Amino acid sequence: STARPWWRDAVVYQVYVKSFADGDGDGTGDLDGLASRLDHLERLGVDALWLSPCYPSPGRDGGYDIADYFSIDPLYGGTAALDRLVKAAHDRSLKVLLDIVPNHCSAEHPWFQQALNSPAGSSQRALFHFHDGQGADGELPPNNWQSVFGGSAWTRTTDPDGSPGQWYLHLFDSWQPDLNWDRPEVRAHFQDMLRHWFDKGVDGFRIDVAAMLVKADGLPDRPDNGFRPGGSDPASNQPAVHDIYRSWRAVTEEYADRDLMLVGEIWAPTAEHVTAFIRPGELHEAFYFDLMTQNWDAAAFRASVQRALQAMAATAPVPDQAGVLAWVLNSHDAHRAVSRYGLTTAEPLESPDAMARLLRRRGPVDVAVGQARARAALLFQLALPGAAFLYQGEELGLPEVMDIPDEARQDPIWTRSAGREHGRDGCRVPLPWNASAPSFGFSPANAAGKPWLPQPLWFADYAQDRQSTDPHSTLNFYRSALTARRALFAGAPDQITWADHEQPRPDVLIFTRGTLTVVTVFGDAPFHLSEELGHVTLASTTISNRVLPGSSTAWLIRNS
Ligand code: ISL
Repeated sequence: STARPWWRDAVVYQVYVKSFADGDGDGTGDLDGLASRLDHLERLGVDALWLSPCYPSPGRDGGYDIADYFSIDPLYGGTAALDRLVKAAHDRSLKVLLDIVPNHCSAEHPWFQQALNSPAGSSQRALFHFHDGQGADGELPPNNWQSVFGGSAWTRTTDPDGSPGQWYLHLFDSWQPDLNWDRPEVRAHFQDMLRHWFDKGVDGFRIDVAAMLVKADGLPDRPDNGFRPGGSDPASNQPAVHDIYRSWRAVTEEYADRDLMLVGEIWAPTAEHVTAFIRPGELHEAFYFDLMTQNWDAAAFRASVQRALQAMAATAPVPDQAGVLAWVLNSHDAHRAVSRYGLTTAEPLESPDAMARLLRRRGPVDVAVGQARARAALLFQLALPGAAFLYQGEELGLPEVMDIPDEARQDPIWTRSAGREHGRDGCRVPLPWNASAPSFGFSPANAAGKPWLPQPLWFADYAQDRQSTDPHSTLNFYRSALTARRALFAGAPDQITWADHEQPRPDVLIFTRGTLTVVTVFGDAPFHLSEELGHVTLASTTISNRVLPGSSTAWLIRNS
């Protein structure tokens, strides 16, 4: 029948635009800066770029607080700069995905401003979740929901006469009011948005907090007062949320010749909740974050992958009709893998909150160990069936920046937790391009502005120019890995098989996919690769005499 769509095996590179490259010298990354660095991405060997939001926004949550869904913020170069970027990317066969944030908008969005200025019960307020408070004077929030960023998920408004008014719901910061997806105007607005950007040549969208748009009728209290994204949580994974994505899938199919793609950011308690979003007729891809939340541990990695593949098999009896999982080890919301895997004192991971596991772990980091493991993890990730997402800077082996001065921090998690949580700024520091240039080449040499987050001096060691010419750099390892994935896994079956007979050690994982065998050593003791496993085609480290060192991965291919 038809050719296999590109997104089934895609490697997608996440660009956090304000930290990637600054074209105009104001200290904030922008789309012309990104366009000027497409050589780097083409040579890296990715298939597509996903741009974190660059729409007009007060920027209180890095642009995940959108004031206008139909244009590009002048800060990033305006809509004309996006047109230039899409053209330049397509000229290099790179697809471009935008971010869509449908759960909430900015408090500065005209809809919310109109709602604030309209009476209780008005059609303007119906686009959001405005409710009277509890208690004699409505002084208590309508229910016990907590914001993902901390504190109550409700903020009380003030009426025009100065008296306290209704409350509105915000699952994130108070500047991010949740939209009411029961309203047809809301549904129409986002379908219009999809078509607007598809008509401009955009190839797809990453959908922010895709599981949370629909809330349970009556907004019932959470049983334990905590935030537990899950099947039983009244604010996430409600069955009716799937209707929205069926309708969005239908929009993509209006563009029959385009191969458009939708990937959902799905936080869910089980793998089955995740794969439910990629049933036939729903999304093309869903992020599988479970693997990202695991320690560097063989049993944990294997169990996580097994949960995903079993759920896939149950969801998609005819695999080609369903979507694929998107494997991810880094993002703008998580401590960088180098630092997670390089923790020298393992902190306990019993927290039920996935975000806490990704963000709140701190301790001494052995960067060399973390880098070796992150390279090994990349090969493991790239060998799995489905799509793979990378986050800018991981190809440079960047660790998390832990020493940002408090006064420079911008993340609302930092503010809302009153400084108890460092938040996510440490993975968002502007990239180092040139070891010896001011701002490490992030901004032009004569730039007026300083990088919006301060860069540490040690960023020089990670600069793109230095790594590009060093055959042993993390960057050149990433280039080799992506080239090899494209060459070796094209046409490989979507099933993997654990080679348990080859696996004499609990700290070693071996699986096969077609004629390829993937060996990952999690522990420190070296592992001997038997001749039966095949020829080594790629390894995350140097191998001599078929001995794979600890914390490394090798791909082998059998003669057949
Ligand atoms: O629910 C979570 C884990 O328990 C959170 O990780 C949550 O789903 C996640 O933070 C959602 O992130 C996305 O939406 C946020 C934004 O701040 C993030 O940057 C974005 O990736 C609000 O729009």
